[in-house]
Amino acid sequence: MIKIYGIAGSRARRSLWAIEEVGVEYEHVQTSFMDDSKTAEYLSINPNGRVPALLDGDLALFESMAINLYLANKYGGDLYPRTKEDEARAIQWSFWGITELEPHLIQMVMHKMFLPEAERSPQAIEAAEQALERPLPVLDAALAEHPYLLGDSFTIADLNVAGVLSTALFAGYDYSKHANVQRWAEACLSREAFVRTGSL
Ligand SMILES: N[C@@H](CCC(=O)N[C@@H](CS)C(=O)NCC(=O)O)C(=O)O
Repeated sequence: MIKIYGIAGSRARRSLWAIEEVGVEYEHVQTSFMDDSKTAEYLSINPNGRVPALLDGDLALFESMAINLYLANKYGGDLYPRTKEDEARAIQWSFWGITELEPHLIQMVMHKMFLPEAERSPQAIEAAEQALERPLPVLDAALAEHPYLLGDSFTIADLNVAGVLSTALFAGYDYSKHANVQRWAEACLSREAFVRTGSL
């Protein structure tokens, strides 16, 4: 049976969302990003010592975006784009999510919640908020023409980018001035499969 390693309070949530969305049977191996992810057994699955990871038969995969694209492609039906062009767009948006959005959101979360009090910096939070003003208008414009990134229906492109953006909720960051982003994120993050991951 497929195994997903990680805890919902980590980047593993987006891979739990993907597997809940595709609806295949799986085992959720609760694996914290502290000690659990540094054992010899876990490092044989993900030598980076980070979560998430996936095991499917002989395949051990790390990187949340790769895991999600694999799950959608192999098991996801219409969640995976039907044309090569849309497949390329889904890969583009997935890379974009973790390169253009995620670093700023993580900076915000670190300085609001995780760093020791003495190391937290309001300037770093402000800098992250300012930096997000470059990618968020790009996302907003892409969502002006269609309800979802690739057109009229929800696909893995939406799941991957909304999964990254969901860190903003955790960080208490309000992106509602980007009206299309707000509307789209509400539609994505109210899906039953995502909501279920909140209690995994
Ligand atoms: N690019 C990786 C990042 C994974 C990652 O950094 N996960 C964090 C938890 S949110 C982790 O495992 N941190 C533990 C560590 O860095 O030792 C992915 O998207 O899967």
